[in-house]
Amino acid sequence: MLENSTKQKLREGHAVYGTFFRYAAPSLAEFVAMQGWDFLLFDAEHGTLEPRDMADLARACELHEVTPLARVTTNSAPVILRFLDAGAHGVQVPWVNTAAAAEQVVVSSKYQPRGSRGLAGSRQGGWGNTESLADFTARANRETLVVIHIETAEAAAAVEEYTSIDGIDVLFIGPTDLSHSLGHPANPGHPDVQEVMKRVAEVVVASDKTLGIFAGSRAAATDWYDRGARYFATGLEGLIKQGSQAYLRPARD
Ligand code: 3PY
Ligand code: MG
Repeated sequence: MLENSTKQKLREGHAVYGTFFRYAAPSLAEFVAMQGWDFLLFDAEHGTLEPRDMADLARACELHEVTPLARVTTNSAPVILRFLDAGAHGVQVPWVNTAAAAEQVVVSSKYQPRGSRGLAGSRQGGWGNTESLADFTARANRETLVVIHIETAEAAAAVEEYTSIDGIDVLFIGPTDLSHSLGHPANPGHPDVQEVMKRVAEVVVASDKTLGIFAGSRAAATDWYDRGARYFATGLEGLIKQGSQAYLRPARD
């Protein structure tokens, strides 16, 4: 049953925390889901996940009331449809650079009357076993989380327009791609990049959208919490690296 606890926590004003996860390994996803995350963000953009992987990854999360989300490869209606139908409770779409593209994400993710997502019985809707397909369309429109990346200079310039698009829940700063787009690859600390992120953050926080960001460390997450972000994604590899180094360094030094 599609019930999106992450979206509910955001509605109530709470911060939510998740980690990107790139592996077609449901048991590992289940283990990670047991660590207290609000959501796992299955990454088909910088990972190799396919819609066929999504169902078992979603099941692993649903066992532990953790929200399965999909970062899709690209802003394409059939791609978004297949990840949602297989069981993602929301989509995070990279490289959305214009208001028209952002509108298209919502149209692809929602059923009528807001959108034109393709309609059929699917795993996400319990294949029609738990409620009618008509009831499911209304539930899906309520529960599906829509997250849009702001990670290029063009997208940052369009942020005001994005904040007025009905159906977008989270505007998510991608610091790495943004740094690249602004001519300072992999240097999000550069003052030019910081300036753009500051402006984007201020516009989003003043709107009714949630500010999201990639935060690779607790310090970054705390800093961005203070700046109004409430949706935080980190990376599984970074967590493993930090844990491994904390274990090994004292032994090796
Ligand atoms: C980026 O930083 O570019 C992202 O996509 C988020 O990690
Ligand atoms: Mg990116």
